Amino acid sequence: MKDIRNIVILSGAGISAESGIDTFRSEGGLWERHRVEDVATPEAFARDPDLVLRFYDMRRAAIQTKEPNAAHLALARLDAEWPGELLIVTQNVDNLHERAGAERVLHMHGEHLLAWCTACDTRSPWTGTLIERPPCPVCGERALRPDVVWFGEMPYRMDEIYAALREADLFVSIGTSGAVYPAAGFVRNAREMGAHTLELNLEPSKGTRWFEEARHGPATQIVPAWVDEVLSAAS
Ligand code: BJW
Repeated sequence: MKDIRNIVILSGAGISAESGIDTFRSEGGLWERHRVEDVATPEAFARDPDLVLRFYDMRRAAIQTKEPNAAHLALARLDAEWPGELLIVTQNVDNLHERAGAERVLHMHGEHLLAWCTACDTRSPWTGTLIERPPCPVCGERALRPDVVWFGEMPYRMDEIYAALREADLFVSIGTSGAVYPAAGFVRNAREMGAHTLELNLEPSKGTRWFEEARHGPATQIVPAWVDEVLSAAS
C-alpha cells in the first residue's frame, strides 16, 4: 500500500443492490423483466418513446426512495480521507455515491436525475416524470429524454477516464458483471499501465481472470473491510 497513490474505482449495479435498487443481469434483474432492445437503445426510443419514458420514469421515482448503504458510505470515507488521487467511475445512474458524501464521482452512463434536451443540448436537474413531454426549462422545446447512455451510444467523459486509468496505481472494480464495454475493458487498460487490479463482487465476474486479486461477498461487507485496510495501511 505504501507505493499506492492514485486509485481508480469502477462501480456497478451490485454496489446499490443492498439499497434495494435492481441490478440488470442477476436473477430477477431488470433485463429478465424488460428486453434491452425494447428499452435501452436509441432505436427503441425512436420506435416506442412512451414505453421507454415509462420505464425510466418508474426507475427515477424508485431511486429517490432508496438510501446509500455501507459500501457507498465506505467509499465516501475513502474519498474524504485518501491523500492521493482518487476517481470513482460509476456505471450507475443512481446518485447514491453522492448522497453518501463522495465528491470525486464520474457517471459514465449518465444520471437518472438529469433530463437531456436534444433540441438545445442542455442537461437539467429532473426528479419528476417525462412521459407527459414537459418543455425543456431552458429552450421550451418538448424534446427531453433521460440523460442515460444506451447501447450503441458513447459513454460520457471517456478521455478523463482513460487519463485516470493511465495514472492509476490501483484499479478496483466493485459490483459489476463485466458484461458491458468499454467499462469491462478498464481492468486490462489499467493492468497494461502497471496498476494493481482488484475485484470486489458478490461472485466472480465475467472478467474475473483479468484481476490479480479478487474478494467475493456482499458489497456492504467486503467494501468497508477493504476501505479500512487501505486507510490503515496508508496512515
Ligand atoms: C453484487 C451484489 C452485492 C449483485 N454486492 N456485488 C460485442 C463485443 C463487445 C462490445 C460490444 C459488442 N456489441 C456491442 C458492444 C458494445 C456495447 C456492449 O458492451 N455490449 C455488450 C452487451 C456486449 N456497449 C455499448 O454500446 C456502449 N457504448 C459503446 O461501446 O460505445 C462505443 C465505444 C467504443 C470505444 C470506446 C468507447 C465507446 C454503451 C453501453 C451503455 C450501457 N447502458 C446501460 C443502461 C444505462 C441506463 C439504465 O440504467 O437503464 O448501463 S446497460 C446496463 O449495463 C447499465 C449498466 O451500467 C451496465 C453494466 O451493468 P452492471 O453495473 O455491471 O450490472 P449487472 O447487473 O450486469 O451486474 C451486477 C453485478 O453485481 C453482478 O456481477 C452481481 O453478481 C453483482 N452483485 N449483488 C456485490 N450485494
